[in-house]
Amino acid sequence: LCPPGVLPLCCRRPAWDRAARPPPSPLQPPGLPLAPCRSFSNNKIQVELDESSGVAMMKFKSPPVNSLSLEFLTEFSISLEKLENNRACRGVIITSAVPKIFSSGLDITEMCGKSVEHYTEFWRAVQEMWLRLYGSNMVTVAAVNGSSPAGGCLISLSCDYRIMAENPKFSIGLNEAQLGIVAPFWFKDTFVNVVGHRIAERSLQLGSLHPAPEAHKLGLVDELVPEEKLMEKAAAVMAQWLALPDHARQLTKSMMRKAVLDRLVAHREEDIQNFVTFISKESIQKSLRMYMEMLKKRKS
Ligand code: CO8
Repeated sequence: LCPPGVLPLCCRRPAWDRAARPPPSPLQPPGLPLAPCRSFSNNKIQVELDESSGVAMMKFKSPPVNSLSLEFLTEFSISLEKLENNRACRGVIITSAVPKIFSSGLDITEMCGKSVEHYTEFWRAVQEMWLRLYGSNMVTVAAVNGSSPAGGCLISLSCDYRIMAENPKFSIGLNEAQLGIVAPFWFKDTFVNVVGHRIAERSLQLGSLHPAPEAHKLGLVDELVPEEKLMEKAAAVMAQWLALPDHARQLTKSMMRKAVLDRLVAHREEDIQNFVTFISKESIQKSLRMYMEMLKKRKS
């Protein structure tokens, strides 16, 4: 059973258990190898844990655009779970190994022309990813080094802190409305918790993708830095957050996020049903096909 105040999905390693660990050693300067280092690499995500600082680096490496396929989402959730269960890990920096793209969001091909069973499995994996990330006990910092639409934006929004490369060609936002689909309530809740109701409402209705400087003005990202300074800044922010005792920070995080997490946990099956019914509609399938065609045309 989870103790009171501890996030629902992360009770494998309770807050008080982690608080007893020694304070973090400062992060090494950028460019130097982190040691001692444990790494595990799957097909689509590479993870390196620096046990001396307690910080893991998670890099998306699924070209061309780090789209969130079922396989990607499964790897992501498993990687997060491994880190969460590792007593040596206290924080994770999430970034991309694919130039110019953080993540293109949910893999649209997973939502087109597939069976009800597939949609069910896929949506459960999307939920699982968000529950683990938003409910993580670890400090989570997104180093957004490329475009980050829809599901990519959700990943950033679910972190504790977002730093973006200050390239105006990189954009971020929940653009679902542009695809003729609707961001689920927990995408919306996560967005509202970061930028507030008014900005979220306008941005969601218009399906806006905000260039990095605008995203910063709206509070969608916390900081902009030159691309070459991004990892250095992420490491500095992480060190700042890890300077606090884990238990106080974790309980505070839980207090801020628990209601939103609980809402999905309580309505998980209903949410899957809604998704499957919605995505199976011929009109929605047509919108998604047209959007994919538009992407291909834009390319040629
Ligand atoms: N899914 C699948 N394939 C994709 C996706 C994606 N999300 N994004 C891009 N691709 C494909 C392209 O079709 C293209 O394929 P191909 O090489 O076969 O032609 C390839 O990836 C490369 O794409 P681009 O040439 O467009 O690459 P660029 O570097 O020029 O641009 C971008 C990269 C900016 C990421 C651009 O591809 C883009 O804007 N993609 C669309 C992003 C998007 O709108 N994602 C929304 C996904 S929906 C979602 O995440 C939440 C859904 C919530 C569910 C609601 C329930 C009802």
